[in-house]
Amino acid sequence: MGIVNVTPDSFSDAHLSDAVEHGRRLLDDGADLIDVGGESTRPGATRVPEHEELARVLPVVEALAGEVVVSVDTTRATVAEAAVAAGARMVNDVSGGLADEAMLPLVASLGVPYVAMHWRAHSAEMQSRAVYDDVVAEVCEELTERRDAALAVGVQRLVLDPGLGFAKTGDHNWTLLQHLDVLTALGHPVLVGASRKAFLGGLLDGRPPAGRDAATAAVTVLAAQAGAWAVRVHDVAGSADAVRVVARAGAR
Ligand code: PMM
Repeated sequence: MGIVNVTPDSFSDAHLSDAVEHGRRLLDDGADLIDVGGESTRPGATRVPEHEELARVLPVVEALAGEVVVSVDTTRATVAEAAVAAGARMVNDVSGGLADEAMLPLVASLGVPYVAMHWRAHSAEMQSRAVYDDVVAEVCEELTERRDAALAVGVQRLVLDPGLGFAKTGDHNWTLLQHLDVLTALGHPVLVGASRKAFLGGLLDGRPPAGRDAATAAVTVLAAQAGAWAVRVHDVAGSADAVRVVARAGAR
């Protein structure tokens, strides 16, 4: 899954054509789907108004949807609905339905696959919620609750995601990566989003995000070996190669 973040820090002035071109490049690099989002979820980030999120996301979804499977990265049911109307074929909700109670019933009515990520709070306060006795058990329990809530209202196709970096310290992320098999054992496809995240920078002596792609590809190897369904990455080429190596080596 290639990432297209239509945010001012990714594309200066959020230039539409740049974002669409970027999506096409990721497709050429081997992406099977493109995740389009308009709201930064970085720790400490403040929320983007709904009209602004719609204005960022919809034209890019529309432009790419004819060429590739597009998912929309949003916690808002209104944005998910408009994006699916514009051609998106999957909803990626970092809140697993917790941020907007209309989300799960909407996804059920649309009949599209749904990524439920482990989440505890919006970006402004999530790092204060990074407290666990047993991070693997608690993430699995809380994701199972979201899974049950989604199934109860009729969501049919579910992907689960441990939510690396969301209400988690670096150590929590590493522990979750070590135990991805516990997550895949829940019986749903698993998505892993480690790309360029701060815990990789921490490992690499504070290296900035652009220098974290090789480490991201190494996480892709771990994810593929643990049976993950997909990885959400900025640099598709490196991770596509990593997946091919794991497949050829026969680990999966
Ligand atoms: N991470 C970010 C945004 N969306 N969606 C899913 N399913 N999983 C993630 O880990 C995830 C996500 C934040 O990363 P970015 O700001 O680099 O896009």
